[in-house]
Amino acid sequence: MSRAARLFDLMQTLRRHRCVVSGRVLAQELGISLRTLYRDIEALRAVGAEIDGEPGLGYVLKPGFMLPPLMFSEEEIEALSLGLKWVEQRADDGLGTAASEALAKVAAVLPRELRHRLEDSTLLIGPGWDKPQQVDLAVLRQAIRGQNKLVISYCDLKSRRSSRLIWPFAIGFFETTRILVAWCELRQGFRHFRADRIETARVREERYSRRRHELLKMWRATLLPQSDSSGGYATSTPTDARRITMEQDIVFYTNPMSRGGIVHWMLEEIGVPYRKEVLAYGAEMKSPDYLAINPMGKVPAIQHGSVVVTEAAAICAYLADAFPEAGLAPPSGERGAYYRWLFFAAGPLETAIALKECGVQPGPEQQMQLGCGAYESVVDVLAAAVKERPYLAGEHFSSADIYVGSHIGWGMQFGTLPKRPEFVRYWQNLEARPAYQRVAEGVQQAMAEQSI
Ligand SMILES: N[C@@H](CCC(=O)N[C@@H](CS)C(=O)NCC(=O)O)C(=O)O
Repeated sequence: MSRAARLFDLMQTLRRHRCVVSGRVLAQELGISLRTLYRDIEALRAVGAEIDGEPGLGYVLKPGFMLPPLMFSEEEIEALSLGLKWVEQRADDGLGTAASEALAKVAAVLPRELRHRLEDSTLLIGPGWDKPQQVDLAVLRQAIRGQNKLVISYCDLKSRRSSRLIWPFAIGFFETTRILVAWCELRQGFRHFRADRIETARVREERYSRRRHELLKMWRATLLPQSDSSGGYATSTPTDARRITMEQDIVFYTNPMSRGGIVHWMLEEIGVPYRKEVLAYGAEMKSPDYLAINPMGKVPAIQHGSVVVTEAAAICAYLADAFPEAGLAPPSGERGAYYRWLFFAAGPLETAIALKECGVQPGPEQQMQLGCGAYESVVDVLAAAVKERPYLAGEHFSSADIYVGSHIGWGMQFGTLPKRPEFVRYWQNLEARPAYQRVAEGVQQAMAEQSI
């Protein structure tokens, strides 16, 4: 019996015995000496077989361990040799080393007559890819294996640089390029990145929320026929199926001590699930990752599926439209007052307060040029708008009340607006809302934690 056949039989015998079996029993079953058995066990361990035990104690194959049959045909040997040599030369250094080690392990257990087929293979790998990338493919493989998010800086064919937060799940090995396939958080779509154009890559600890094989399946089903591996940053039309599974997610970028509170209130009123990303002032808000969401490097911002919205007033208006069932916008033909006060607060009110806080007192001519005119007029107009009416845009509470009301509430709290009876009455009605109370509690908690 050849050595390969003997090793194969030993594996099969070990598989059959689920508990520890003595060396003597194994040797008897296989018709070999104990010495040969010990040698064969070492040979199997050398190629990675996980066999526990030692002479005198007995042996057991670790549960779940499967070693493929160790007898290869000549054709299989050539296929193995060609494939592993290709990986040695055409993959990253880590995979290349692994391929040559695997080749050595296979050679170690092959009978001599087959071993020379492996060593003298006449199938050669021609010149091709010369590993030009700045980022080691091993880093990309690591992120794929761990299902970790990856932050990359990418330079496309037109030399435009961008920073992306992606969910990498596959690498395509083409003759002269390597393509990383990933889900891009910013674009909410599958994207293909040429590995040699990825300038930096950082694996995040955070894991992505879908399983790798799910993404691969979706990508295969919807995108492969249209994919473009030469374009460097190709895109494909999302399918309805993907919209349903991916585009429901809302990511809310905020800081508890910011205008993010307005959007937080809005989200709580709507009552849809969302994921909150709290960003610290300073470096975190100005990081390339976040600047890709809001180039101003300010909060709040939201990402709703493929849509990114910044500016608190715009986010309120957007969410009211995106979730009509929440009833936070008047019917489309009745939105005069609604738009008017949203824009009034985002423009003239914000500016008038900001100028006053900065100690700027525009003279009569400057007031004519400034969109906000005089601070006093802005305050008068706003007070008249909320006088004796609970809501700004008709009979019902709307996102305009959330936005304008927040300005009034804060303005009175921080002294940037006077505590006029109109403001006080209007705000009392709004701040009693459970959704606002939930947000206010969160802010208080965050402030308390900061002061510890
Ligand atoms: N116009 C923006 C203003 C956003 C804004 O100024 N946010 C402040 C917090 S309230 C911010 O993020 N500041 C950080 C910074 O500028 O670095 C809006 O209404 O959303």
